[in-house]
Amino acid sequence: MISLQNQIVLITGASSGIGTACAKVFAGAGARLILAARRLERLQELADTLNQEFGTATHLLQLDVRDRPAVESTITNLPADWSNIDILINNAGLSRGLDKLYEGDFQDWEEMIDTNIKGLLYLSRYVVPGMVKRGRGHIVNLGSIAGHQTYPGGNVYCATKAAVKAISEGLKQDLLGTPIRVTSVDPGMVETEFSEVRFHGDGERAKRVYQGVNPLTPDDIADVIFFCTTRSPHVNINEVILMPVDQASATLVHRHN
Ligand code: NDP
Ligand code: 8X3
Repeated sequence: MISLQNQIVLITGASSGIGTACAKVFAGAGARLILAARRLERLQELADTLNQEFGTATHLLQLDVRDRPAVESTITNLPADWSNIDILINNAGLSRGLDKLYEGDFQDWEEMIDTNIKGLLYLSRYVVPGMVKRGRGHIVNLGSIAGHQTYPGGNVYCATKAAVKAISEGLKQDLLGTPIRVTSVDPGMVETEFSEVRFHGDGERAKRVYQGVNPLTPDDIADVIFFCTTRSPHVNINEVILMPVDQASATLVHRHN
């Protein structure tokens, strides 16, 4: 197992769910954290907690990953002592709606494609060259079982996660010959704000997604990401698919009531 002490970890989507859980796990291991999201106040709260609990050094970025010029200027203008990113966790992402494709909402489509595919590409494009130059680094992309199995109403969200799968594979191939590692972590059902965002703030509908199920927690995913990033430097974990015991596929879920 390699040490994460003083390594610089950039986590997108750190203001909620899996991203917040990753921040806690990596802080506990002594990493220095660059936390990115649009909701700066949430990042500030998280940074304060991590500083109190672990004495973690943090650098906060209020960033919309869809905004390419903003991603470029933010990454290229990082303070010198924050610029040598060791681990990039491309976690920011969302689903919007569960409509039939032929009834889909154009804005929902744009938001998913721009965030889940283009945002992930922008971060990778601006961060990875530094890793190659320094001869060290690890990129972890949050895919999903939705990238492996399409389900009714999942259409465009599933397409974005299938794209993440292809991008992770492509990046691994393009980095062959360097020591840089690439991992895709592809969960099933994790209870976060994901469903509330999918249903545009309809909390009751979001709650029903997890009703009677013992879902994965954000900590479960952070734990897997931590495992992947702490293997010996010659080991690359390419892809991890994980689901709750109560789930067997995107559409097969066992409910206890
Ligand atoms: P949450 O809704 O809890 O968190 C999503 C995070 O993404 C937030 O921090 C949000 O921050 C950030 N984000 C969204 N859009 C943008 C943007 N344009 N720019 C910057 N940050 C953005 O969901 P999860 O933690 O569940 O999701 C994290 C990742 O895991 C996503 O990629 C999701 O697709 C994936 N995933 C989730 C699963 C689940 O069942 N929950 C299963 C499989 C994969 P802010 O709004 O402050 O910008
Ligand atoms: C999130 C899991 O099954 O809701 O990516 O698409 S699912």
